[in-house]
Amino acid sequence: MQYHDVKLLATAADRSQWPESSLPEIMFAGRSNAGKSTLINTLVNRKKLAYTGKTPGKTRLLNFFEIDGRYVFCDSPGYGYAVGGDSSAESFQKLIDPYMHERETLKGVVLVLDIRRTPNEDDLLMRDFARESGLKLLPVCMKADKLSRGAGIQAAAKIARLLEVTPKDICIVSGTEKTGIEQVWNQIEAIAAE
Ligand SMILES: Nc1nc2c(ncn2[C@@H]2O[C@H](COP(=O)(O)OP(=O)(O)OP(=O)(O)O)[C@@H](O)[C@H]2O)c(=O)[nH]1
Ligand SMILES: [Mg+2]
Repeated sequence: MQYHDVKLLATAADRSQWPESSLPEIMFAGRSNAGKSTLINTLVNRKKLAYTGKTPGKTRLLNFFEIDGRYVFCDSPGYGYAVGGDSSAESFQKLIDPYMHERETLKGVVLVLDIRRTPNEDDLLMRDFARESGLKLLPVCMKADKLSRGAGIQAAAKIARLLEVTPKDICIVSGTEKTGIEQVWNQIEAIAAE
């Protein structure tokens, strides 16, 4: 397993806290509990870099990590979850919208999905947003260890169809077994190299 140099650049509740960086940035987005933070930890081979947990809503702010002095990864809360008052969906919008529209270094969105679940309306909105903004979309199905290999391939093919991407563009990953990570890295490198 390759060693990765990682540092937390910032935890941001609003624009004034976004870190200054010119490195290509990749956002990790998706439903709460899909495995966004686990995917980041698995990619860089750290157990507790990004905060993870069993209950939805673990990640509440934008967390920026610089990786190997080459990229910035931005971990985000699940749709609808963010710090703020009782209107959680509203605080999520306030956190995410400006970031996605105005972050100049943002190059790609890793759309993190639970392989056992059908993409929902929010996943499709995230896909549309990436397309409209000219960002690369990288769908990753997490929790592949929860299905047999054959069932996983089938589930990923169905998710690909619903997202309207080709099945080979979907990565199938297990955070517990650390499988499928190489393909994700290849795609991240391709996005950053553009
Ligand atoms: N078995 C298995 N469990 C996983 C995998 N990825 C994530 N999990 C578990 O799923 C739960 C949620 O993972 P997180 O990484 O915190 O999910 P998240 O998308 O960051 O969630 P929020 O920050 O709450 O939006 C945790 O209990 C993880 O251990 C995986 O590939 N396999
Ligand atoms: Mg998280």
